[in-house]
This record gives sequence, C-alpha cells and structure tokens, in this order.
Amino acid sequence: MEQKWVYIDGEFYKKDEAKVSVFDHGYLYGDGVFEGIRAYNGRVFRCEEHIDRLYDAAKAIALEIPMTKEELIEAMLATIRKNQLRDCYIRLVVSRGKGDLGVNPNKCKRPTIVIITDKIEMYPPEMYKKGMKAITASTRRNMPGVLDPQIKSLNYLNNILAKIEANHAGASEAIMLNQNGLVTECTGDNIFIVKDGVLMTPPIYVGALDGITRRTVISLAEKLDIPFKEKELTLFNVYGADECFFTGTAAELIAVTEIDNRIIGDGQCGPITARLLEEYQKVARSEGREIY
Ligand code: PXG
Repeated sequence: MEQKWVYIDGEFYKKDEAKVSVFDHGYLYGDGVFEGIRAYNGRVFRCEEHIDRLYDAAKAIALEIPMTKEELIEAMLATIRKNQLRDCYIRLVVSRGKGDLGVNPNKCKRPTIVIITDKIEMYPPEMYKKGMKAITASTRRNMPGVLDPQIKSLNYLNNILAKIEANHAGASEAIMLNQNGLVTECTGDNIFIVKDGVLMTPPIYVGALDGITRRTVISLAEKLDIPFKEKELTLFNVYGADECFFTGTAAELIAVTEIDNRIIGDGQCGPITARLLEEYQKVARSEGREIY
C-alpha cells in the first residue's frame, strides 16, 4: 500500500508511526478543537472559513495556536502535497498538549497540532437519491451555557450518544433538540427543511454549529432565488415538511425521507434539495485554495 504521511508539530510521520502522548490533554480530557475540511480537484474548499472557525474555537477555549493562520494553511497544503492528493478529507486537530494529570491546562506547555489527510468516506450514492432515515435522539444537544455547540471541540460525546441512538434504531443520523425541544442540528450535520417552497434552517443560537456547508447553502438559495428564512423549528415543522436535508462538509447535502417513522414529503429526494445539491457540487468542485 502506498505510504501515507501525517503531520504532527512540524514533522511528517508514517501513518502507523503517527502518535501523540497519552499525557496530551486532548486524549485525557477532550481538551482541544478540530476542523473537517475537503479538497476537490486540487483546491481546498472554503479554506479560510475553516481556518477562521478553528481559530475562533481555539480562542473560545483560551488555547493559543502557536502558528499564524497562513502558516497553518501552508502546513495543511504541504501535507496534502506530501500525500499527492487532489480530492481528500482533511482533519486539523489542535489539542492542549502534554501536561500533568488533572484538568488544569496550566502545565500544558505547547498545543499539539495534527493534520491528517485521507480519502473521503461518504454515504452510498443511492442514499443521495432515495434519502436517508433519521430519528430524533432523546439525548439533548449541549446547551450553549454548558459547552457551546459553536465550538468544534474534541469533546463530541454529546453527539456520539445521539449517534448511538441512531445506530440502535437502524437509522443513519439523529436529530438533536435543545432543552426547550427546538430542533438544533444532527450529530455532524446541520438540518434544513422546505415547506411551501420556503427553505428554512434553525438559527445558530438554538444550539448548533455555524456550519460552513450551511452558509454555502444559504448563499446558493439566494443566488437561485429560493426563498429562505432562519426559523426556530419544532418536530411538528420537520414531520410536516415537504423536503428535509442535512448538510456537512463530508456529506455535502443529503436528503432525509423518513424521520421517526414519518415519511417526509413524498418519500423521495425533493426538487429543491436536488437543485441545491447540484449547485453545491458545482461550487465545491470549482472554488477554493489551490494546492499545487
Ligand atoms: N454540526 C456538527 C455538530 C458538526 O460536527 C456540522 C454540523 C457541519 O458543519 P460543516 O462546517 O462541515 O458544514 C458538523 C461538521 C467527521 C466530520 O469527520 C464532521 C464534520 C464535518 C466533516 C467531517 O466526523 N462535522
């Protein structure tokens, strides 16, 4: 098998030798932040937006990334080149670094920076046509006052618990509600619905990640003259929607045709979902930061 290289703190390591200390607080406490980014056709899509979000998340947890944004972008591009990739998934991870036992980050001298580039694993192609089955998780989304969902932190246990519920139900994804029962997002995707021709997604403040795919879809709706509004949504709105889809860097846009045993719309990927997916794929494959 061809050799894969992983970047750790300025050096490249073979995949099997790419290791981080067990004393790293990312491992011990989930203390750190990450980004999931995609490259298409030799370009990193929405590169600067992902890097900005990573730095904002780091700032929110009072972690200073010991590189400038441009240096980190350069390290990411160098990792992709080293692996001779043009289409890939990029995982940037910045953890608190090595320290003593105990949650106090004060003894962690230097953050650990890891860059992994890998082949992208998506849902099977049929699912984009037929749509997926989702459930609502009984696990509520973290409240912003507990751990703000806008921080893409290394602590994803809240999402993992919801994903386990989906697995147990034989569904592909789980919709998560906030403490008031409003729809927030899924375990790794934002949610949109279409009702009477209007595209809607919950506002970020209900407790969702400010997804970069979400932002792109909103701007595409504007471009395509699809009426759009941010709206607080309950499950009533979701069950009664004409169309529903999830968005994320990895999944792009995926139709959702069954939720909690209710068929959504006519049970097929809807026309507005299909239109937006087509446009998204065009944009994602033609814009971005050049790697080579
Ligand atoms: N909500 C959550 C909780 C996420 O983790 C999204 C929404 C979508 O955001 P973007 O910016 O990607 O549109 C995410 C993103 C992975 C993986 O490897 C996770 C995400 C994205 C890509 C890959 O599990 N999460």
